[in-house]
Amino acid sequence: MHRPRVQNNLNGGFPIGGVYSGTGVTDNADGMTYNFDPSIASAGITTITYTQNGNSTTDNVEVFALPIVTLTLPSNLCAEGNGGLPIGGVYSGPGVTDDGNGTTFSFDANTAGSGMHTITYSFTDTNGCTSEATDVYEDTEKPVVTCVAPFTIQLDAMSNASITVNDVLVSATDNCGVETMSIDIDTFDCSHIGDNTITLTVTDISGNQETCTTILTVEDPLQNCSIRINPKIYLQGAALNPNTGEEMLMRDDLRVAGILPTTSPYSDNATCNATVFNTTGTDAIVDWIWVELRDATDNTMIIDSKSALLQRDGDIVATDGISSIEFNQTPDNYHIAIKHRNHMGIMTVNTVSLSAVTTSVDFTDANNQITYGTNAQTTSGMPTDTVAMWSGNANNDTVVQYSGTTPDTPDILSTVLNDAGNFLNFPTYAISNYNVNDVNLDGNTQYSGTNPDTPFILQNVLAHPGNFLNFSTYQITEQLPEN
Ligand SMILES: [Ca+2]
Ligand SMILES: [Ca+2]
Ligand SMILES: [Ca+2]
Ligand SMILES: [Ca+2]
Repeated sequence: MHRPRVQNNLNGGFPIGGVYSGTGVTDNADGMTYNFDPSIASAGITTITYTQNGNSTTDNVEVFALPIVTLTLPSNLCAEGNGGLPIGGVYSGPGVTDDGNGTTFSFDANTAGSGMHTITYSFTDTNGCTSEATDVYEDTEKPVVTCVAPFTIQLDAMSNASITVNDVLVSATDNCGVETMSIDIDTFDCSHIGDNTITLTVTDISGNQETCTTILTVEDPLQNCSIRINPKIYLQGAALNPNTGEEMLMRDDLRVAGILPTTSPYSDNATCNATVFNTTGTDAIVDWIWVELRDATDNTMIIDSKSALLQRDGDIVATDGISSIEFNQTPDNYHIAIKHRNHMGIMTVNTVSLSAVTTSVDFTDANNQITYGTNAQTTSGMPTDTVAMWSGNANNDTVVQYSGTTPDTPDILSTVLNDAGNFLNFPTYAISNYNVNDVNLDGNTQYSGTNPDTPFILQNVLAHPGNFLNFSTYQITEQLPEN
């Protein structure tokens, strides 16, 4: 911006009372006083004429060009504030301070705050002519952040540990200044055992953010976080029609047929070594199973869960096929729930005190039933004094039903009819694979015919102690608190 200096009330003419004229001379509208505006006159020599009583005289004035002033702020004003030309001028605006010498200036983004700031540069030349220029500055530069390399922390006797920003931070710098630093996790317990990704977030005074991450490995040297359990259950499907001479053992037909997968069908997709399925006899593997630890006061809250393997004698073991199941949780009281892909899930009605020492939880004793709800398990077709998880939930909901509103049988029929090998769409076609519609876990899925799965569902519905009138439409409802 140019700021021409207008000279008011021209004088010097004599005798007074005359008229001034010339380029840049303006009448003040009173015919008596005159001004000279150098911005109208061009730079250089301008002649001003003074006329009085018909006589004229002239004089010359020199108009100097205004200084050309520019301001181009650097992209990083906080770090290298300048940009006004010619040098030697004065900066002003939000956050601008004189360094105390009148010649150098600093920009303080803390004072300016976030957002856009208009900075003015004013320069006065040796003729006393002043011009200004402005530019707009905004800090858009993110902080530069470095995190520490992966490190390890150990839980204390109370199974707790904590870290601060300084444990994660190597350095955090910013062109204008760092405002805040924070980490997303700072306290750790049994649930954090293993590797945890920690994110450090640094915010500059203008609100720009940058993050870095590191890996924190949480260890439990005192082994306060180990819970071990050995649940025991029977799956009714695998216990029906037992092998002769092995009446107390479930059948392991899936393993024998070589169709038992080494990857769990449940949500954690746990895997086991194929050699685990080489074991025969009482500890041979029947199927994958799902184990949940539930909160002592809110029995619908799942604290932890994992896939496990079921042995023929009912022991639920880890994926190595022999060990008890371990959870990285604080020793405490828990409910234990067991689920299977086509059987009704069950849960302990009472809490069980669990610790690093393996606790046996036997769901199979008909004379000491420990399950939540009513008729949560069945004795139908089972060995004496034994209860088993209800089979027949082929459609993976929370009821077993033969016919009616949500029956399981149509799923079996649909699976059979839609099988790629069933060219002629026989309902009697038998599929040999690992299938949720294989109600009796014999390795074959068949709707009707020589060895069908559907009659087991009807038998169960009719055998349920609550089905007084023997309706085929009766629903066996899964006895879990959320149902
Ligand atoms: Ca910045
Ligand atoms: Ca066993
Ligand atoms: Ca069902
Ligand atoms: Ca079957």
